[in-house]
Parts: sequence; structure tokens; C-alpha cells
Amino acid sequence: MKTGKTVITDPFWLRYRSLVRHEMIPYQWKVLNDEIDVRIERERNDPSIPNEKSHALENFRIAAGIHEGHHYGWVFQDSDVYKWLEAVAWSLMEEPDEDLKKLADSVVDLIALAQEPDGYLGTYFTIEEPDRKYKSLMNSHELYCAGHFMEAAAAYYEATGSRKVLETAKKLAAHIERELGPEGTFGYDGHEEVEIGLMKLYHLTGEERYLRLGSYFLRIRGTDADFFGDQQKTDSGSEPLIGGMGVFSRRYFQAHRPPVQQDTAEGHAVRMVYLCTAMADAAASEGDKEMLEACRRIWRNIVDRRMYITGGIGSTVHGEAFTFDYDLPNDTMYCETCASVGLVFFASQMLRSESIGEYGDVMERALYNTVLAGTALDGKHFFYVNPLEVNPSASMWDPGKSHVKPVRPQWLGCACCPPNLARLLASVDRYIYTVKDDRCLVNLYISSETEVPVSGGTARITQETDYPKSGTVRIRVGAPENGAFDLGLRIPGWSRTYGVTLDGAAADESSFENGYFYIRKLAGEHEIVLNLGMKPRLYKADPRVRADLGKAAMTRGPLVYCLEEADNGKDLHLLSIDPAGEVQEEEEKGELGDIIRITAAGKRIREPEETERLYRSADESAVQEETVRLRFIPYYTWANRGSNEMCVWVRTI
Ligand code: FUB
Ligand code: ZN
Repeated sequence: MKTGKTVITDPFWLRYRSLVRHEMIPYQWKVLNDEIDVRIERERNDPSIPNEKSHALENFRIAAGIHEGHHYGWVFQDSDVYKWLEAVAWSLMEEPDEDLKKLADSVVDLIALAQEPDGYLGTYFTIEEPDRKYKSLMNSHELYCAGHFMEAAAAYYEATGSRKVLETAKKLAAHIERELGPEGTFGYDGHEEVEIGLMKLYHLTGEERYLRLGSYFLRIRGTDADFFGDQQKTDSGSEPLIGGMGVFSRRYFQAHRPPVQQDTAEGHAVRMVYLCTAMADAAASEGDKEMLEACRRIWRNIVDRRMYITGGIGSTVHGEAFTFDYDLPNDTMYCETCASVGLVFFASQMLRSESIGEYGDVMERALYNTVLAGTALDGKHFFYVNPLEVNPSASMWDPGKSHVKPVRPQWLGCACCPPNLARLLASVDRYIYTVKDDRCLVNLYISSETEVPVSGGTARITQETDYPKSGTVRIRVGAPENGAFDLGLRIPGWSRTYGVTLDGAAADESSFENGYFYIRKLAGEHEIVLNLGMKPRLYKADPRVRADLGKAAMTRGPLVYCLEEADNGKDLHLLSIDPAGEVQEEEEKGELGDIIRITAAGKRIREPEETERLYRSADESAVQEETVRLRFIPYYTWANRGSNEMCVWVRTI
């Protein structure tokens, strides 16, 4: 069941929503339309990465026959436009704007013009290699782009009622169904996403064919002996669609076995979580137990062994991928912004099947840390890769760390992350609640007003909070007198102490179940107050995580903190924290926004006076240390003061 429109009134999130609407969307439009001169950085030192311009909208104009020319950019460049359109849709739902709508309508017109009469949509193949359509699905991203268009179309239709966008998406889905559906040629995309798009079309229209086609792609994946290899043998294209992909095994594409038989998070991280998002959606929509079980197993593997404390995933730049259990290096990792966006999607879909607070915890961890860190505070610079430790000299001189950027670029050769981030931030209201039968889960604490369907009518829910600065959340409920529903408040895993009152009296403590505190059988008007302890807390990693042994990470509420050179001087590795020392919180309104800064007792190793000897005997080298105060800032605010060192994990004294 869907909630009604949720109106966000929260200072923390209103700032981000306004940033998306007034900075990101116009800025990204100008970049996608090649209207402004920005420095487009390659995401790593790889000269084959196209970085002269975006050309994303121009590709559509050429495919539509409006302009002449060639396709430029990645074979999946179209998806940048679709994600932008989706961000616009969510933003219009929040804040109607005729000019923006007109602009977006013109983009819909352009997309429809670029669509071929039979429904095919994909500018690269229309312009450059029409005979190669669907012939090289390992790398072509045709269905990936289609999925993003379907998602955008569903959101844009919801926002504006545009028949054109919906008809264009349906025509595309019908084309895919004809060509690659159960009656067509066997095949699935190397990058999962169309499955999510089809599910969105299903939810929007209620037409079962989209659910069936999405499930079909999920089911046939990995059932073949070597589908991608076989397609390559007959591929007529002279050049590979994406260079260097030959080194990857089927595991990279999650095609080493059927998804329902997979147990661990393998391969490209974004693909993995998009696959899981679609499977979890199908599981919730169809009650498919096998898919739910697979999602549970993969979830456990990610959360227990392969996820960073920041909610980042993907331990290596090679294939932007997962590696092996407990391999979580802090300075070479990938932690792509899109991967954490996908983790939020995955968690949210799991909540539809099971009311388990951990899904909300991970959603919150990814959202408030890696996802938010993906944008600079100005909304016009973006991280693709979100490190937990940075030394700008290493990024500059170590070719193995060229992907670890110390400051957010204005744009990237592969620009998948910036519009992905925009569409999530613009739709964050959709992740606050999960409503099922007569149960409403409050997953995120964000000041807002909403209406949820309950038996006997509609319940109004108003949240007031200054979260994540404060841990106090005041929730007012207005439910039908003759109805009754259960409200579940997520008690975050990080919260040691909490209290709940109902109309001023302590609520029944036995109501805690799987991470949610339930106020049961609510009818009529009530006020509930949740108090979460927000004291800063140090975390340690499982000792099997080599990179974090002997180190601790500072947190406060859902926020992970970090040290930056700007506040602590150079050579952050010389610093250590005293876990028993005094910790202070300071409210600060400045260049990093409205934050709580944390200071803690620590030490700094003094550099030896004699600098000639790189190594000295252990018995003559007692380190000299001085007492210092370590100054921590929220991780999401790092890299907003120029290039400097940063680290999340700090040695303990
Ligand atoms: O392949 C399309 C997108 O580009 C992926 O999701 C990102 O990881 C980047 O490789
Ligand atoms: Zn990305």
C-alpha cells in the first residue's frame, strides 16, 4: 500500500531538496546540454575514458534526426538524461514549476523523437551501429538504459500525467518483450536495471506483463552455458562497445549462476544491488520465496562482511567490484556513489517483505554517509568514488590510486553518479515510511507530514525533529476513531539508549520487535515522543578486517565522522585517539553548514629530529608523542575546503 504525498518540512533535508531543485538540476542540465564549460575529469587514469564533453542531449538530437553528427560518450550516455528527468519528476512533485516542466516536456518530446518506429530506443545504436542492436548485450547497456527510462517515465507520469512519456516507455517495453521476452531471442543485459524499470511500470500501470518480463529476466540470468561469450562470437561490431571488459568473468555480471541460487555479493557492486533491488521487489510483489531467500543471503553477506562503516560497497577499482569477505581497504576501495544509492533501493524493497530494523539501519547508513558525501555542499561537484582515507599525494603519484580523488570533480567522464544522487535526494520522502496492511513503519526520522491508508480510513502522521543533530522525534498521529493500526518506530542499531512516550506516559517496553518499537492499535489523536541517545561513540571493526585493526571510527547517531587535514594538520596517520578520553560536541554553523563537530583526546607522534635514517633499530626508537585534541567533522562534509588528507579510521592509543 502506498502512503499519500509526504511533505518534508525538515531543515536538514529541505536544504538538500532545495539544492537539488535550484542547483543540481539546472547545473546538470547545462552540463548534459554542453552549455557550460566545466572540467570533466576521468574517473581514473584511463585515457580511453571520454571526457571532452557530455553530449548526452546532443546524442538524442542526432538520433532524432534534428542534428547531424556522431554519438559521443559511453554507450550508456543516454542514462544520464533519464536519471536527470527522473530527478526533475520527483522535484516537480515537491515543488511545481512551469518552466522546469516545459523544459522536461521538451526532453520527453526529444526522447520520443529519438525512438524508432518499432519502439527501439538507444541513441548509440540508432546513430552508429543499427545492425548491432541487442547483439552484444554483455556491454551494450541497451536494457540498462531502457530501465532508467522506464523509471524516469513512471516518475514523470506520476508528476505530470504526461501520456507521451508513458506511451514512449510502454512502446519500448513492448519492443524489448517482443525481441528478448519469453517468445523472443534468449538474452539479458550485462548490467541489471531493466528489471527495476519494468517493476516500476508494473506498479504504475498494474499491467502484469511488466512484472512477468522483469521476473523472466531475473530468472534466465546465469541459466545459460555462456550467453555473453556466444553473442561475442557472432558480434558484427568492429570495436568492443566498452574496452577492457574481456578480463571479467561471469561473476562480474552476476551471471555465474541464476540469481536465486546466489549466496554472496559478487562482481560489479552497482549491478549487484540493482539485481537485488529488482529481486526484492519481485519477491514482495509476487510473494516469491526463492527470490526473498536469495536476497536475504546476499544481504547478510554484504552487511556482515563486505560493507564499509559509511555504507559504501565495492572494495576495488578493478571492475568497481566486491572482492572477498572482510576485504575493506580504506584507501584503494571504490565505494561508488551509485552503489550506495542502489543499497538504499535494496534495503527499501526488503522492508516491503519483512519489518526488520536492520534494513532501515543500512538505508540510513548509506544515505547519510556515502550518498550525501557524493555531492559537495554546493551541489555542483560530485564524487564517483568515496574513500575512507585519502592522501592527495598518493592520489597524484600512485597510479593505483588515481580513482581516489581528494576533491569532487565538476563532472565526470562517466557521469552515472551525479544524476543518480539527484534522483534519490529528490525522492527521499519515499523512503521514510513502509506501509503494509495495518502497519506503518517509520524508517527514517525526517520532519514531515503524510497520510497513510489504514483500516477505517486514513491516518495523518506528522514528524517533528532536528535529526540527526538531535535524537528527539515528536510524532503526532491522527487516525480514524473506528480503525486501529500499528506504528513501528525504528530503533537504530547504533542507539544504546532510547525512550518512547505515548501521550506523555512511558510506552509499553515489551513492544520491541526486530528493530522496531511498536505502538499498537492506534486510533484517534496521539502524540508519541521518541528519544534516541546521540552521544558520540567509537566503533571498532571485526578483527578480520585487516585495514581497521587497532583503529576506531567516530560516530554520532547515524553519522560517521572523519578527520581532515584542514582541522588536524598534515600526516593524519601520526594521530591516535584515546578511547577513554573526554569527547566534546560543539555546534557549528559555518562553511560546512549546520553541524555538530566532535573533539576528542588524542596524541600525535612527533616526527624524529634526525631525518636521515629511514629505518632504525626498534630498541633505539621510542616514539615521541604530544597530546592533541582531534577535531572530527561529519564524513558527508569532507572535501569541501580544498584538497587535503582525510581519514575515517584512526589508530587507538
Ligand atoms: O555501467 C553503467 C554505470 O557506469 C555503472 O552502474 C557504474 O558503475 C559505471 O560503471
Ligand atoms: Zn555511478
